[in-house]
Amino acid sequence: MKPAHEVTDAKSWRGARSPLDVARIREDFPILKRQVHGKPLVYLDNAATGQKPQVVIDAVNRYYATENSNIHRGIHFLSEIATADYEESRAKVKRFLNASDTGEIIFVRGTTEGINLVAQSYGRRFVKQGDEILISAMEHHSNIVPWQILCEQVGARLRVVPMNHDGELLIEEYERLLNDRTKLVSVAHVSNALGTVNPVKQLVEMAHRRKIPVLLDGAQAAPHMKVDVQELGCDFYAFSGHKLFGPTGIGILYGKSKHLEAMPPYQGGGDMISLVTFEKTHYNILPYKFEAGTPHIAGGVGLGAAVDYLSGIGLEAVTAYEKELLAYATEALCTVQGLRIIGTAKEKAAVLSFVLDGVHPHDIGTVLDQEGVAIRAGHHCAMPVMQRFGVPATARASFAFYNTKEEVDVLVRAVHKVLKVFR
Ligand code: 7TS
Repeated sequence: MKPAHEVTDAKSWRGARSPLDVARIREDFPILKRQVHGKPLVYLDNAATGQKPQVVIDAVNRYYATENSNIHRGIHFLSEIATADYEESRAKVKRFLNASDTGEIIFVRGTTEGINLVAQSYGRRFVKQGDEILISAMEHHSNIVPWQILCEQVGARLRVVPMNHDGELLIEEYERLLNDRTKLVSVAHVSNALGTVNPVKQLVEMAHRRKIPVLLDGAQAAPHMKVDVQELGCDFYAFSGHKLFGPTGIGILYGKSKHLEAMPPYQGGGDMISLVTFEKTHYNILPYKFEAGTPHIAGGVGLGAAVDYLSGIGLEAVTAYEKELLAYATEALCTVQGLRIIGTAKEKAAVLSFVLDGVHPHDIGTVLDQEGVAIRAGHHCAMPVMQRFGVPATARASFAFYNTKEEVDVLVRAVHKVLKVFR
């Protein structure tokens, strides 16, 4: 019996080389064949979560059907192959991010847990009263609230880099805000509400000139563009498996070993120790020091399959295709009377947020749903972004490499239908 990760490497994506053979790729995603309200599903809520290719579903199934056991502890056969599979996935993620060591790849529940880990471990050790944490005006709540909790705990101050009306960070303001009290910068690589791709390499370089470490929230970037943590130079990078076409409940925190070595554990329990007595506990080596308890093993295996799948398609091809799709959708939506796009940065990823004069975004979402079109309407867990643009919410279409121009046409027709219903 082959281990799940080997099986997941197989065939499905082969033949889908750049330029993308989208019709072929769509065959890999069983959910894309289903109907919603009697209409073909048009799934444009990829920023919330990505759909799963059959290879990921198979990897998870196969793990439970043929390998299920606990890892890092059993000496029996199943435990050994499950451990090998889980650790192979870690090695795949290491290559995916071009990290220099597997010890720098920590399995977490998702981006949210990755950021909380850094806030509570790095933050509580190194951030003191009067220090500052610098984030940006376009952060998801999960890159705001953990820092507020930390600031409250240690008496530090949260500062925010503002953005312009296109949704681009003001670099001069960033430079001005970096100072001797800044102990950490934490910014989104790509904004989930606006689609802005931030110039993160430049932001890292500017912070490093002052020896300030940088965390990048890669939740919306890793599924859409090549991420090379060594090239970016960032100190931490977090992303979620479920947005990268893998299972829910699994994600990655990359951290430079020099930081992870200096940080205390985030949680205590099994697996993160090397020796326990009632007097003193010695912690395990990296990355296990940060992985207390039985992890989401099937999720890790599934994430390995997702990374293989996405790498097999090729992130350069994905980025280029999604850029084309975004341009097509932007142009088409701009023809709708009274429609305003929120987030018009020069560098954007596959997110299109918009508002319609006189129609609440939730009503847009409801009418679109009846047409089989899944989008998200609301504040997108980025309330300060809504406040900045003076809107209570937006409708948001977000794309993946399996979406098509024909689906964009369905979206645009459905938006016209909204106008008919509400005007
Ligand atoms: N950071 C960004 C930029 C995000 O877009 C999200 C989730 C998170 C962090 C949190 O990720 P999680 O997997 O830990 O929940 N964003 C969205 C969204 O835009 N719609 O639903 C979830």
